[in-house]
Amino acid sequence: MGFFEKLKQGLKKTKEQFVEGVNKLLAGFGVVDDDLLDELEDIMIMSDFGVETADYIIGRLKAVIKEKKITKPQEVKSELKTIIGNILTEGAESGIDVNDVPVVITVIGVNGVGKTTSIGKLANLYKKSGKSVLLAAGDTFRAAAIEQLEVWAGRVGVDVIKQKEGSDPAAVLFDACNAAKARHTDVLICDTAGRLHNKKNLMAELAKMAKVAGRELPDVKRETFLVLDATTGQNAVNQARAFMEVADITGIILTKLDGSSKGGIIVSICKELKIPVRLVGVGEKVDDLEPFNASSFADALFDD
Ligand SMILES: Nc1nc2c(ncn2[C@@H]2O[C@H](COP(=O)(O)OP(=O)(O)OP(=O)(O)O)[C@@H](O)[C@H]2O)c(=O)[nH]1
Ligand SMILES: [Mg+2]
Repeated sequence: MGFFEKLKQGLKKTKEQFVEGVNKLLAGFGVVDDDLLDELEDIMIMSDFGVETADYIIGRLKAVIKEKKITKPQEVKSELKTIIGNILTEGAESGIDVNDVPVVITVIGVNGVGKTTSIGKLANLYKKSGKSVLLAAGDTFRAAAIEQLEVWAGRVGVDVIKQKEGSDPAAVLFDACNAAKARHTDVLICDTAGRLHNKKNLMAELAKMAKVAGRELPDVKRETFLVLDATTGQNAVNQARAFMEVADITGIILTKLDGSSKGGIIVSICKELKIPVRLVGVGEKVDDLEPFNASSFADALFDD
């Protein structure tokens, strides 16, 4: 399956909820009026666009409808697609450039959002393009977390640098940085434990890890990717706001789009957080992670 088909498949539930809702709505109206726009806003809010973003889109839509003197409901759809596409592209640099190496990527996010899985998929993406990859088992909170990362590493064919359960994540990263240096590794990806119940500790821990990477690999680009689970809808935006207080997030990985009808969340993320979405997860398998591309995304969402 090609990239576009996979994305379309991954967006199936969101399309059912949002685009089919829009189609039904537009078919039920003879002219474009305020009632239609009110109902359209409701559909967007139900699809997790968020109140602020839905409101903004309706405002833009009203201006376009007036400017182009649009009266036919069917014409509203392509304008809506353009506005959503523009919001998605307005965000800073999105996607990832697999050739932009060396790089150290720290992956953060709350429990169960898909950090470890995304690390496995991301390692695969780099490896497929000929880059050498090393993983750091920075989630030392549970032994099972280290094992899970090793399973992914085995699947993809890359090495893991680890210490025992309960050790200091910064010490694991220190070892991993030095291994990466010695081996001339292109990409080092570090897992972390998903905890945000103690903000102060987490902030200190992430700061320590950033310091270690900065000191051991001073000339290497550093990224911090926040993983958000699309099935949690607007809650993902709240998680992002909380993490933005503890780390310099350079990109978002939005997972589980395939299991969610709440794909509208991505529009909310682009509009409200101004952090680029780098990758989207569309399934549990190793190939189910796609670099995010705004126009393909808008096309896949609206494609019938
Ligand atoms: N359907 C689907 N499932 C996903 C996706 N990404 C991750 N998952 C599933 O989500 C579950 C949790 O993934 P993990 O990678 O263990 O999440 P984590 O953030 O590392 O979790 P902790 O280590 O407990 O903090 C697993 O069952 C994954 O298979 C995705 O894009 N689509
Ligand atoms: Mg994990």
